Amino acid sequence: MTPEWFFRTFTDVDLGSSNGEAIFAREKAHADDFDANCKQLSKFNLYDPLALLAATPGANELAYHPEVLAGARGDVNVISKNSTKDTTFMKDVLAGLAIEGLNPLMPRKSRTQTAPGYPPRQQVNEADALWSKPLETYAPPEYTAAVVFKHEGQWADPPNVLDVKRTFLTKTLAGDVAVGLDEQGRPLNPLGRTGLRGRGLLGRWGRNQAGDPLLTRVHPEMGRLQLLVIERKDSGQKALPGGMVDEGEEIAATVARELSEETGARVSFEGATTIFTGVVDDPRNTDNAWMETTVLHKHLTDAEQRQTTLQVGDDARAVSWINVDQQLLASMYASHGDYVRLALARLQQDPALEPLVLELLK
Ligand code: RP5
Repeated sequence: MTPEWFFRTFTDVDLGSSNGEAIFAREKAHADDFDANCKQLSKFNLYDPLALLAATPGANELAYHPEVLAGARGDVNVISKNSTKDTTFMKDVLAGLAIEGLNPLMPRKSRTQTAPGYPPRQQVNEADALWSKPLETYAPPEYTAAVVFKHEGQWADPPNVLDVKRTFLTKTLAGDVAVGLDEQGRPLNPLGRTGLRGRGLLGRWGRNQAGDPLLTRVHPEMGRLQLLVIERKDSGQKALPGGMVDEGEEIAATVARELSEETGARVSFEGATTIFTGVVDDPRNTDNAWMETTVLHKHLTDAEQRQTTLQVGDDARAVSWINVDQQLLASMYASHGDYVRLALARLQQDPALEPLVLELLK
């Protein structure tokens, strides 16, 4: 990491221009620049698991919400000796570096995939995705499914966004924060441009809230770590048996209700561990409507799993306990594979389960 790399990564200044060179020279002249201080960063480096976790799509919002995420490009941050001692600041810097460095390798599903009936998206490079970056060529198609207009006043908002009487929010670990609006007052997806305007198949402008049950167990005879999955009717992909939060419903109640509707399993999620809360990288997402979820994890004991019987229902085509392996994690719907990885990291803390987790991640 040279000062030049750092500068290119965090600013939109064109280093090739004479102005750019002058700005770079000025920033580099600071006595306490990054290059001088990085030797002291013995406790933090790019392989810091926290930084890598933060670089995983979706997961960054679980670990913590790095401030550098929002409008990361802008002024150069001069890292002084004192700031290297500030753990929170350094975590944000390293997460920012990891996100910037690794993101182009992980195209988001909400920019590259669509759901049935959707028109093709305008192609958006990851580097152009943030709203803070002007993109003159951006003129995506507009699409809202007929079924959404048909259900106005039930699960869908009015077609005119100005008739919606609520503030548009997104969930972060720090709580709910307001999202940006476009010139027509439509909420803007916090993950950036998706190549499609309108609401697609999603009823609400802005966030559409879901809850997801993440149930794991050790198979009683085979001794393998397993996950409860459904096969979705829309895409045929393996997925967590989640669904939409009803008006005023507590998340633990949503998760238990959806689990029972889709899989027949009856499990209480009071006191379960929250694995993730925030925007889902869902192929239905658009610039103006997106999925958010809270994932609750429960690892069933032998006694609990013996009482759990399965029966497929609702949006699911099939339901089953399935061995967790890399192939499953890579092919699950939306960000669900990432959530399972986070649950595995949690299970790994238990000495009895650690060998099983290590085995399946080989
Ligand atoms: C995903 O969509 C969520 O994680 C949740 O699993 C699901 C909710 O939507 P439906 O299954 O109700 O369509 O983004």
